[in-house]
Amino acid sequence: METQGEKKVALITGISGQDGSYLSELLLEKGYTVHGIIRRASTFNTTRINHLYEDKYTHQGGRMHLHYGDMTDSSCLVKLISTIRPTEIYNLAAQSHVKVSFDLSEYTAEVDAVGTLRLLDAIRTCGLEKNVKFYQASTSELYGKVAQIPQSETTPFYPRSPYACAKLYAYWIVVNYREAYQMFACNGILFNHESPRRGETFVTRKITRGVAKISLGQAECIELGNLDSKRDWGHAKDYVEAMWLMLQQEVPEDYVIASGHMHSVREFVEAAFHFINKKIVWEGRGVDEVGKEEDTGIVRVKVNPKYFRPTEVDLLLGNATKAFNKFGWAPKVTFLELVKDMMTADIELMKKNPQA
Ligand code: NDP
Ligand code: GDR
Repeated sequence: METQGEKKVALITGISGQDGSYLSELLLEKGYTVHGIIRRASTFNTTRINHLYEDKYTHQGGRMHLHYGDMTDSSCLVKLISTIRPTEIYNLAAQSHVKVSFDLSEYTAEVDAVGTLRLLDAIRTCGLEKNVKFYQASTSELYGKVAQIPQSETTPFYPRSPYACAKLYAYWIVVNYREAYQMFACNGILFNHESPRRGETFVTRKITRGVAKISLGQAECIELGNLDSKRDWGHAKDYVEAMWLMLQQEVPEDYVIASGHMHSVREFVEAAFHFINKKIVWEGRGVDEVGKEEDTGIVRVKVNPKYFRPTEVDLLLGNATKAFNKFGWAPKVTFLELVKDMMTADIELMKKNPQA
């Protein structure tokens, strides 16, 4: 594989998202020049990465560059790849919210499915298919209605949302371009990973923000959807390392990245309240279920059906043995450490800015 001399140049789509920010930090630490694609927005959308590029003299010697672009715009992708000439591309950009994908189904397909195709074709248009390593942000949502537990690279897919269907297309087009054009392209099938930088509408962050506000007297109660669904939650910082490791192997392959532990949404709620020394007891069933503070009886959690999904993924549990055997990846942060990290950060945030 040809590189730009010995230079390592990464292009990250979705750099302003949770994973994009941690991956940028990791690659800058490893000496890469990092280019990221951001979207034009009416408000600032780079808060997660400002610390990495705002002052180029004090941060990373000016090795971080941002460019406007969009996964729905092929010509901008071709232009960026032809000028940046990256050695590695990480495709993290997506309409990544499962529930929202039921409302924005066509847009989700445009960005998550066709967007991936556009990016792969842009690499070929620039004649770089033999020079670029490509990472695709695939997802445990592909397993959907699970046929087997735990899920590994050989478990059949059964997507349960427009998001998962779009990501299924992206998964297979990556496999196809690898086989058809001998591209170094990998799917990372990542299970849920969270952090203090997680988007505010995903369930873990919604819980830690809500419980932080309750602990400071800024809110009474959190409204949630399905408390029974179970997920395999890890820390985003651990998971971006696996993305990088996949691209450092001799042969491009697809890998499951997961913690190997599963918890329900209800258990996440209990752990968050435990962090502020409160015990939650549950009463009622289904839409009538509430979570009350044991000592005061105050209702702290209510179920609101507006957060239910037309089709739900009931449980996900990953088996990351292949990643461990091939390149020694294993998660470092446990479930309770993750809850603690997110709770600590959100309490700090709400103390400084109660409107956050
Ligand atoms: P986020 O939602 O935090 O970030 C998504 C990023 O994609 C943002 O930078 C967003 O930009 C950008 N984006 C959205 N639409 C477009 C578009 N049309 N053109 C260009 N950029 C766009 O997601 P995460 O960081 O959590 O996840 C990263 C990737 O990994 C996603 O593809 C997600 O589907 C996938 N994934 C995530 C998992 C998780 O648990 N976090 C698990 C498995 C897969 P903006 O900031 O402007 O909105
Ligand atoms: P998920 O994450 O759909 O797994 O997708 P999310 O945190 O949105 O939901 C997890 C589970 O919690 C249940 N839930 C709620 N979810 C949200 N968002 N809000 C609520 O109020 C609520 N109450 C209960 C959901 O029904 C679901 O079962 C995430 C995204 O990052 C995807 O991009 C990624 O591919 C997958 O993880 C792996």
